[in-house]
Amino acid sequence: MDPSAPTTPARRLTAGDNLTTIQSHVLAVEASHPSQAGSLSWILSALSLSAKVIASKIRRARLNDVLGSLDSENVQGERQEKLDVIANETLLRCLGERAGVAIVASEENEEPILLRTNTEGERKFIVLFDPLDGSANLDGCGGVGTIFSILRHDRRAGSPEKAVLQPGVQQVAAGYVLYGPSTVFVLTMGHGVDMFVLDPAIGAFLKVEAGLKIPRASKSYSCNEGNRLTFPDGYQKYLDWAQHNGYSSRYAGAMVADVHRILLKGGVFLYPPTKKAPAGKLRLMYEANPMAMIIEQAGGKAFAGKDRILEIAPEDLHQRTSVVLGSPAEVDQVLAHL
Ligand code: AHM
Ligand code: MG
Repeated sequence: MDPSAPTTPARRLTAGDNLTTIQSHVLAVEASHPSQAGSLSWILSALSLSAKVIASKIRRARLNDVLGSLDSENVQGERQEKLDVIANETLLRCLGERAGVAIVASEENEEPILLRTNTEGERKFIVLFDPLDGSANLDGCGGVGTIFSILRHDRRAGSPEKAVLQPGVQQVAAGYVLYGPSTVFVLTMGHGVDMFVLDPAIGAFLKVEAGLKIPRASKSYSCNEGNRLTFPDGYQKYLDWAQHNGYSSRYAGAMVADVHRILLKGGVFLYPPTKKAPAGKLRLMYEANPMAMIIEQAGGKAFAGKDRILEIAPEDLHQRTSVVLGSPAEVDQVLAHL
């Protein structure tokens, strides 16, 4: 068997099938899983609207003079690009209008924002997001993305700060948008992974893959090897092993672009602890958790060291984690060296 073959082939849709938008897809999933019915379809429509707005701003960024950094820093002490702020405001505005959203939390805002509380028996959600992941790529016209995670809101949690602190296994949906040569929206609602592409001619995301499965194995790893000398020993041993065994290295510097390639073509993405970022660089709640849910739903694996990412109990909205995720056989190879 070809190891790079998907664990089960995805159903590739043809142009004739190509009439399912994100909204109609979400309504169909909710209809076949009534326990999920609620306002998720309105939330996904806000996310798809945000994605279209952000995609158009990115496409015109050089023309509209919105490339480059601001003088400000975000809550992580990182320099903000102008488009980080524009993307954040777009998501906050679109999600803020949806009655089903109780709390939003962003990489760019220190605290979660309480929009409204639910009355008893009412179902509302928390949406966490990284508005523009990999934004350092923007000036070079490289791929960037939006990552989001949706959790149920439990009004008994006490405060928005406590309500958001749920492990990734409790996500009801997660996804990302890749702003590349096409604008691609990848979504899971816990019943597999589907992929949509923005058709700019009609302004809608159309389903192009249903039930995506990650290839079981592929000799490719993705990490910032500039940090290699400060990785813990196990990761360095894994890289030695991979390089002696004919692996390729691919790194876009934007997690969304790297994970998307791995989802389609296989391989493993690594962001180990480093001297500069001893707990890892990537954020658990709005980067690692949503990507881990997508990868697991596609038949892959996602770990932080020896721990399954989705089972980590978060202590802080902006907490960082190391990440190893991708094809199951490739993640196993990394873990065997740790
Ligand atoms: P960001 O959310 O501030 O853009 O940072 C996250 C990004 C990821 O997209 C990417 O995988 C990583 O940081 C790249 O970091 P490095 O430049 O250290 O390799
Ligand atoms: Mg990010």
